[in-house]
Formats: sequence, structure tokens, C-alpha cells
Amino acid sequence: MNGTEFIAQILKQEGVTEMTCFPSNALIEEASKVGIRPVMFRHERGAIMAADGYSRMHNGNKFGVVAMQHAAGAENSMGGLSQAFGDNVPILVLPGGYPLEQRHVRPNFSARDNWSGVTKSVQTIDTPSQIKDVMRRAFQALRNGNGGPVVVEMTLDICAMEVPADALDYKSPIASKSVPSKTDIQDAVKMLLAADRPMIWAGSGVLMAQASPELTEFAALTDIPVFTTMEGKSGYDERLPLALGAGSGATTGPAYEWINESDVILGIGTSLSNNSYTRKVPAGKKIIHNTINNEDVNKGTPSDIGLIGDAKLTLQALIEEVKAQIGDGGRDTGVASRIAAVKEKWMAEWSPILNSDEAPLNPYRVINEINKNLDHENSVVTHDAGGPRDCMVPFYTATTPNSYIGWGKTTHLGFGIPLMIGAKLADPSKFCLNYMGDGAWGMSGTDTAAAARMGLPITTVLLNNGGMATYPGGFPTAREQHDVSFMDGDYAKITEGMGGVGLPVSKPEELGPAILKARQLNDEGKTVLIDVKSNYESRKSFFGK
Ligand SMILES: Cc1ncc(C[n+]2csc(CCOP(=O)(O)OP(=O)(O)O)c2C)c(N)n1
Ligand SMILES: [Mg+2]
Repeated sequence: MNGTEFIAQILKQEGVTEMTCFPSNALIEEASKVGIRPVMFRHERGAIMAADGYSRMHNGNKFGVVAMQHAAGAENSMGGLSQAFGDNVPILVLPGGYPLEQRHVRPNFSARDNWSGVTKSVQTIDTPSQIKDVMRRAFQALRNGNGGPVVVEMTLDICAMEVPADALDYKSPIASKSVPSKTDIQDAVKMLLAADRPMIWAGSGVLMAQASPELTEFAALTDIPVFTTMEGKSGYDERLPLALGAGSGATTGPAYEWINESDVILGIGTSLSNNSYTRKVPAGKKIIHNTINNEDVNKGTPSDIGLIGDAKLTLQALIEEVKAQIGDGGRDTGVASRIAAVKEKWMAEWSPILNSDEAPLNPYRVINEINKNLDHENSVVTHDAGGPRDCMVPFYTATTPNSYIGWGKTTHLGFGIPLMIGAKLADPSKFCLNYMGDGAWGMSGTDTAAAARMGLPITTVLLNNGGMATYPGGFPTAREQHDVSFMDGDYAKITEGMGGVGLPVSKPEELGPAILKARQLNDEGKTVLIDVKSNYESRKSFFGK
């Protein structure tokens, strides 16, 4: 058995059933031979981003695995890797690697030299007998601790060599979970119950740990409102009375008020990182910070109590301690009616925009139609970078875990299409919809062909405004003199040309029926693009951020 065949065997032993890829790697053939389905994209970035979506849908129980070739294939992967790294998503990345003799010779690309800043780990295969150890370390990294891309660079000549018979004993590593100490849990509960205006700040760790039931129970027991980060959106049902909604740069009225006014914040399954796409915890709060990664505690947000551990186990311990301190019945502080009042005021401001009859369509009307015409529990919805994200995150109602994929600490335009293909691959029973601009489409539109060809039907709702509303008034001289930042395309027709169905929409009343039609077409196996003529709406629920 050669090295590549052995790696295929190990993947099979680890329960891998699908692998995204482009365009060439000996593993594509060997994986097929052992019953792993290769799903071919139109570029490496798309294949990686689909692996990312696949992992998110499986919450660390199965991993997206992606293979590409050495040289240009590896070089073209940076965007997908950076995105998974930014959001801590565990994926296994298997690029080809130059033969040993050429590895460190200029200008040959080395994944280990170039990817170390955007990956959790990068290993090379230097001898055939080492493969079992390299792969065991890779699966240990995938299953434990913080997420992120885990890379094994498949050195071409080494992987083509025979693996010695005594080096074929691969041992699969297990996931080990930890909980904070009993005293830290007691202190955290005391601090929370004594607070005047506490809130919970829930991140994607809640989804990864499948801790939504515990989060819901803990919030109800303590009567504490719940905000979710963009990445944590759908970890807490936004229809519940204690839901403050989600936020990136843009957020909801209730989230904005509680983030400003709260005195104690309990972060659960969140890195509490700060960048342009996160809300920032204002100074002067008491912070209790649960995360799986001790490096995140006191990284960007100073904290008072660190609770290092799995979000589910930590919430279970917190629930037990709350019951010990105030009894099984919990408490009622009347906070739900205060949230409802703030929400009503915020929605009164946005309702006319969400119901706008303008044509070209207002992006908020488009979100409203998506909200009204989807079976939320059986859908997976996502935004794309730029304006579409900021419009969508506060206003789409997320319900069950993974019914929304919030992404983008680094915010790669066009992520939505391959992300939804990966989600569909993970759960074909779901209706998968991405909401993106025409600029975003330019980055990944050709992956529509992969969706159509591979039988992974998704729906793209494209805001076709002929430019980039994200940069209103930007570069006036360059625009006037050189026509920069405007774009054209008949995206419905292009979709048809790639084996999908294009549905043009130019009036608001056409959109609801188009979404219903798209659902039906997806059920019949057809990939759909709804090409919505939209306007340059620039209002965002930013609250001055
Ligand atoms: C790979 C990459 N390059 C650049 C950006 C910066 N960026 C954010 S939004 C945006 C333009 C989005 O245009 P479009 O998708 O048409 O949405 P609109 O702003 O028109 O709603 C760009 C270039 C990015 N997010 N990703
Ligand atoms: Mg645009």
C-alpha cells in the first residue's frame, strides 16, 4: 500500500464519507476507491469553503476534508484557509507538496512555510512510515481544542512510496472535553445572580458543543437575556422572549441596549475577539468568560472569571450550581417584557423599510420576503460579505441550531455559494439559501456549476445593484473618469448556462413566489439563482458604530 492509499484508508477509518477537491491530487482517485465521494469544485477556494460549511453543519462530529494540488492549487487556497482560521472552523486540508528534492528550492511553494499564520497546524509528510503519526496528530487537532484548518502537505514522491507493513497501525484519537473548576463555577453563578442587569453573550462554541438546549435552560432558569455573536447566530432561538438577537457591526435594538447597559456579561463559547465584524464589549463591565481556548481569555476583552472548557459541560455545571443556589424553579425578573418593549420600538423604525414597495427592490424587503417564505427549521440561510451581511444579521430570524450560518471574522466575499454547497452536502434534507451581492457573485459564481453538476442544489438570492453599495460615494474621480466599481451581468442567464435555473425579479411582489418556486426547484434537484434588481440602500442598524 502506498502513502496515498494509506491516507485514503485512514480517512475511511475516521468515518469520512465526502471530500471536496480541485483539480488534481492522487487522493481523489484513492478516496473514490475506498468509497469516499469526491466533490469537484471550480476552484480551490470554493472547495475549502464548502469543507468549512460541511464542518459547521456537523459541529465537530464530522469534518470537511479538502484536497488540492501542489503549486498553483495550494497557492490559490489562501482565502478559504483564512476564513476557516478566522472563525475557528476545523477542516482537514490536504494539498500536494513538491517532491522532497524540490521542496525548499525557489520559487516552489511550501504550505508549511506560507500557511502557518492562517492554520491551526501544518505538517509535511517526510517519510512513508511517519504517515500514521502525522494523521493521528491531525485528527487529534481536529477533535480537540480550538478549531481551524489542520493541514497535511502530501509530499508527492513520499506519498507514492510503499508504507512499511509495520507502519500501518493507525490509531484514531478521541475527543477529550474539560470543565471549569467547581469554585470558578460557584463564583460565576454568585456574580451573575447578584447582577442588576446581566446578559449572556453566546458564540459559535455553543453550536460546536451542541449546547443550545443547555443555553436555553440556563437562560430560562436565571431569566437572563441572550445575545448571539454573528458566528453564534442560531445557537439560541430568536423567537424566544429572552432573545436579544444577533450582531456583527450591525445589530438589533435590544442587543444594542443590553450590551451598553448590562453590568455583568457571561460569554459562552465565544472568543470575545474584537474586529470590524464583532460587537465590542464596552469598558467597565464584569466579564465571566467561557471558551475552549485559554488564549482567548483576556485577549481582547479583560475578564474577571475565566471558565475554560466545553460550552455544553460548562452550562451543565452552571445549571446545577444555579439550582443549588436558588432552587430548581429559577427566578422571574420581568426582563422579557422590557426586551419586548425595546424590540417593538426598534422594529417600528425598521418596519417601513422591511416592507418597502420600492423597485428596484430594497435589500430589507428582500430579507423580509426570505423570512416570510421559508420553513426556517428546515432551511440553512447565510449572508455574504459587505452590505448583505449587515442587512441580514439583525433581521433574519434564526430558529433551530445551524438554521443560519453566521460567518466572517475575516470576511471573504463570495463565501456564501460554496458555504451553502457544503451545508447541502452535510444535510441534503435542508433548503440552503445564500443572500449575496453582485460583487460577491464575481468571486464564486462559477461554483454554481459545481452545485448543478454534483446534485447539490442551492438557492442564491442575488442583490443585483450593478455596483458596490458597501462603498457609497467611494472613489468619485476614479468612478467618473474610469468607471470603477460598477458591474454588469445577466446572472440568471449565466446560471442557466451552467445547468441551473435563473429567476429574474424586478418587482417586490414577484419575490415571494420566486422563493417558493426556488424551494420546489431545489427539491427537484435544480440549483437556482434569483436575480433581484435591487437599490443602493445604505441604512444599517449600526447605532453609530
Ligand atoms: C475577497 C474580498 N475582497 C474584498 C472584500 C471587501 N468587500 C466587502 S463588501 C465588498 C463589495 C460588495 O459588493 P456587492 O457584493 O455587490 O454588495 P453591495 O455592497 O453592492 O450590496 C467588498 C469588495 C471582501 N470582503 N472580500
Ligand atoms: Mg452590489
